[in-house]
Amino acid sequence: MVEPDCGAVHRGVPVAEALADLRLALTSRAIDDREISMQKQSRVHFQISSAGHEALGAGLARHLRGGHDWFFPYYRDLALCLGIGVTPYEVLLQAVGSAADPSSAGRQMPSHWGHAGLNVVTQSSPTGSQCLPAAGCAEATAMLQRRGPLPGTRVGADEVTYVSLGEGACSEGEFWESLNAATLRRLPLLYVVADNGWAISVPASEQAAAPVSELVAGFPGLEVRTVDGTDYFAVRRVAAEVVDAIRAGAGPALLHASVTRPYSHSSADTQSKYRSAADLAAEAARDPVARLEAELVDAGLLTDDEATALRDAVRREVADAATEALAAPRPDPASATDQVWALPDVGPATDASPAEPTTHEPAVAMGEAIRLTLHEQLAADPRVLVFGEDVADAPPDVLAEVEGKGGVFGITAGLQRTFGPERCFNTPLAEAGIIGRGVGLALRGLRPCPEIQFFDYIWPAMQQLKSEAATVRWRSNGAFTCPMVVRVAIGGYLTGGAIWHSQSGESIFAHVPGLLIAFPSRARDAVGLLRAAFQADDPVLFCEHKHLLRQPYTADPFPDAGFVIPFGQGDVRRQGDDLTLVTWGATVEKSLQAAARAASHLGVETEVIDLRTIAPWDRELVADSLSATHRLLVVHEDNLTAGFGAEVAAWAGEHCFADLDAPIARVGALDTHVAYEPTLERAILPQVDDIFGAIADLCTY
Ligand SMILES: Cc1ncc(C[n+]2csc(CCOP(=O)(O)OP(=O)(O)O)c2C)c(N)n1
Ligand SMILES: [Mg+2]
Repeated sequence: MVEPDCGAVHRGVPVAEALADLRLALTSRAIDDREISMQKQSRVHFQISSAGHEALGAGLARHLRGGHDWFFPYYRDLALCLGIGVTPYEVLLQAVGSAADPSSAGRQMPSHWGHAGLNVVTQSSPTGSQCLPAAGCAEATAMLQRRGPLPGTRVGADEVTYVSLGEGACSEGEFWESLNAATLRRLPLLYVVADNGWAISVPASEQAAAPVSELVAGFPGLEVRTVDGTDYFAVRRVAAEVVDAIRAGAGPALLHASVTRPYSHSSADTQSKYRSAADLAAEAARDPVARLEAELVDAGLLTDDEATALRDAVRREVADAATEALAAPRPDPASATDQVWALPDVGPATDASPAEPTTHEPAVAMGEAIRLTLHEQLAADPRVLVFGEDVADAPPDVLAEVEGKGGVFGITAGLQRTFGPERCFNTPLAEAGIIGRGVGLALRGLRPCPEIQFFDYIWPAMQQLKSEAATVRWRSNGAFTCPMVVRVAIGGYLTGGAIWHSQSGESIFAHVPGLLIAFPSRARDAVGLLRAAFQADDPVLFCEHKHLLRQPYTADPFPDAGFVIPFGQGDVRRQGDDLTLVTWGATVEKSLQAAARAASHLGVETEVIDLRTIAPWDRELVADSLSATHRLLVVHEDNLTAGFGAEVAAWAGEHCFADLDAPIARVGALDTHVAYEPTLERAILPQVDDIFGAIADLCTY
């Protein structure tokens, strides 16, 4: 071995580091090769390589610190992950799907990084979606540095959040939403775009009108740099500069690195189908691992024999790690539903809920009760943050002279004034951004409470809710959690709300494992459930029915602090022994009116159950009631087909069949959209008459 003197430097890089990183790059390539051969033996089930990205990853890792900085790496970041401390054995545990795999215990595909000890945040598969949680993570850094660490959080003095993606993923809106947030708030966030020219079979020329480094040029305060990512030494120089600048408080940077993709996109792809032989040959000439090795040999820092010996040694090491990984345990099939969620532990004192809450407060309607509870929660827990569109009171310079907005329904009124703009703030008008940033804040131990202004506009955030927030716990096997209370104004009966201010749709979210859903119909339930939601370690969709916010019939005396309602506990709002009516939200009151009419007109006593939470829902309460009434009617505002009533009915049919004396009936909105004109709206949404009619039909069956 050529013995470099300890202080030797080549192109600004200590030779010892360059040699170690050649070893690392070779290890990364050897892991890819080993996984590919193991897949041919069916011992690995999928493979996606980092080949061509090694010099970039190894070079960047030198300037970042595992366990100090925060990482949202792309799937081609094997070399980076090895560089910050993930071991080849751990990588191969994931490839074989072992229960001992620290990233997901066999749940995720290979190269979906995650390592709690190294601050490598569990990664999902949707390309680009990682950018928003990464922005939220960087936002947590900035906020915690300003406010000082809060209970259950930690922050380093100069920590950086690293997020990477391909040039293809730069086409995703989430990338652009994150750039807006990062530059608006000058976040300590490093974007690395590893541009290998291809997104599966789509060339970069079909992806965007210009390279990403040109496209992002208009973002103020974004330091944009380009680098030949196949040149290890060039990467070292630029990485040192941009990372140092971010650590010093300069704000976000984007490094656009050109790399290669010598192997196909993944084991499911054959790139010779769409790439020419000449293209592949030209790319091979700039292979980053060969290039680093050649440069070290040419500089007299390594002999050819030593390079060969190094490659052999690395291959042996990787083979040994693979053998060890293959011997490691596979997941227990019984663990499949572990770590989907953990119900909030609301403590033994409230297990007996819903006993009547004790209170000395006057009655308030549901909207005001929620507002008061938010004040209470922000006062009690410094980690709670409220943000969204229009949630703040007013810009600080005019706050003293105006009343303040505090949300389009006034539910967040006074939060900014009382707790300051650090705790309650407006966001850009971007729902994916609101929820995605919330995910990043939650991952850092804060308690984000983002607001989605109208349920009708929740859809841009669907990916962040479904693929990010709701999967964090499961996909990391509990290594990470996402405690976040998403408040959303939902529902119709507004006489004029029309199609985009009237939507329900809780059933769509009930289909998402990992998401808790509350849907209260009265003030005290909203308080008790919101308190429970803030104790949850998982995302909660907290549905606030717009029509109910100010209705006098929702009013209750504001409950004392100890009143917390566990999720999954329904409430019998009216007792009866002739039929069971299960409902929630705005149809609770309508059902109570229909039940009263049925009693007086038909002599039928209807038991009305308000489920209060949709995920989980109180199956036991429904089953108990059916054992006495033998008839089931489910009523909801959402349209009938595949509404949540279908789930309640299916479950009852399966589990309570012996108790039933009649077919299960449902009342819901017509299978159409909600109209603007009031008579049309009335015809579409379920009314008291419809419910009364269904009760009459069911009890005469
Ligand atoms: C939102 C989303 N759409 C599609 C896919 C399928 N997919 C996986 S990787 C990929 C191409 C990504 O290209 P690029 O970002 O350039 O990264 P590269 O694979 O080239 O490193 C696609 C389309 C996905 N995972 N997520
Ligand atoms: Mg690409």
